Amino acid sequence: MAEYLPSTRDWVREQVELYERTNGAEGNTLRDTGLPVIIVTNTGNKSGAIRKTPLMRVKDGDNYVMVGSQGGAPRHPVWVHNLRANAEVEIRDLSEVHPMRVREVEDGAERSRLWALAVEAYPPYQDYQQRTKRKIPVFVAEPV
Ligand code: F42
Repeated sequence: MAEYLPSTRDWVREQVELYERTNGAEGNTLRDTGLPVIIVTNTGNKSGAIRKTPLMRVKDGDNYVMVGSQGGAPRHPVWVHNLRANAEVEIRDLSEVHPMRVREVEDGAERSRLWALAVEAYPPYQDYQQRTKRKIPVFVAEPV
């Protein structure tokens, strides 16, 4: 069984801990925005370790849309590399944990549709994309 290596960012590690300890009753929004957050359990592409990444909750039917924004930083968050290497993840949405398979969205029309859903759920994504030349990666997670 791989080891869980918590995020090196305190506020991220603490949010994951609170979310899981309360079975989704607490820690389930982005700070005081009231906007819902999911926890994506993924596999480190170098360490093989278990990583847990909070992301904004963007639903598309039974699927989830995951946006590698990192606030519009010039580099992808490293969880993007994890998902590109290991498509099997678990998504915790409040008290439910679902095994999901992710794929990166390449098709332009699909990406536009999913991007609109993401921006509707979390408007700052739009600002983040305008802030960086990096094309923010979009993944979709589908139930297995
Ligand atoms: N980030 C987003 O990009 N999009 C969101 O919608 C989003 C929402 C969100 C909501 C709440 C919250 O608390 C955080 C949120 N974040 C969002 C931030 C997100 O959760 C991540 O913390 C952030 O994107 C940084 O992710 P990261 O994957 O770059 O994590 C860093 C800080 C980290 O933990 N690095 C570790 C370290 O030791 O430095 C390594 C982590 C890792 O996965 N390592 C890989 C391995 O093999 O284990 C190797 C990775 C590689 O290839 O280098």
